[in-house]
Amino acid sequence: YKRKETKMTNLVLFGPPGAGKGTQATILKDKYDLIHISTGDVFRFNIKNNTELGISAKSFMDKGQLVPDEVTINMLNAEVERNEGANGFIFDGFPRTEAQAVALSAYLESKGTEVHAMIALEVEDEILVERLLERGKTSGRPDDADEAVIRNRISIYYKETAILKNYYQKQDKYFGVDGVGSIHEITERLSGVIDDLMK
Ligand code: B4P
Repeated sequence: YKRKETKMTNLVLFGPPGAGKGTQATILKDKYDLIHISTGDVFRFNIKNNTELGISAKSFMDKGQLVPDEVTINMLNAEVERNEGANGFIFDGFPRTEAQAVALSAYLESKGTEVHAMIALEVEDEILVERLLERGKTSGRPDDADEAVIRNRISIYYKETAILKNYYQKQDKYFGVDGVGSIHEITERLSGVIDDLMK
């Protein structure tokens, strides 16, 4: 695939719940001067502030279900709009469905840019459950507190989200990275992919 002539770099950080997307995006945004948009964080901020968006997202999130596409897509577009002029974006936790991926492509295209890569953190299920239960001890997140909800999130990932690998592979934009190791080791692996892309 031939990269469009654009100064922006837009990355999708991908992987199942607990794969370390949020952890790595927080490091990479500073390293590469990109805007980090975590749909989960934006929802949680809205829940905390009791906004209309928060109220509509909460019941889905608490059960480990996906928030409906329309709500999520509108929110994502607003976040991109709010950061107009950025060098690029790291999308963390978005897209999670094919409809979201299609909407993201269309939206970025309307801005004269595109998704340059989807980088996936590969981690096996039992490690995900372990990590999320561990985070649940201190995060106060209802969706981390209960093993059944965690397993539901992982199964929704396989049913609705994992197919996006194929969507980006067809465009030659998919890169898989081993997500097991120290946080620093994984940052190095991701940086290897990003440095190549930015050459
Ligand atoms: P998210 O907030 O995206 O939550 P996540 O998948 O659990 O997080 P992530 O993979 O970022 O894990 P993290 O780095 O924190 O989504 C929550 C909910 O929001 C969804 O279930 C859904 O309801 C809703 N939602 C969000 N986006 C949506 C969308 N697009 N459409 C519809 N609904 C949407 O890491 C997890 C833990 O592992 C942490 O405790 C971390 O410290 C630890 N960890 C990280 N790296 C590690 C390493 N290398 N070794 C050991 N531990 C590590």
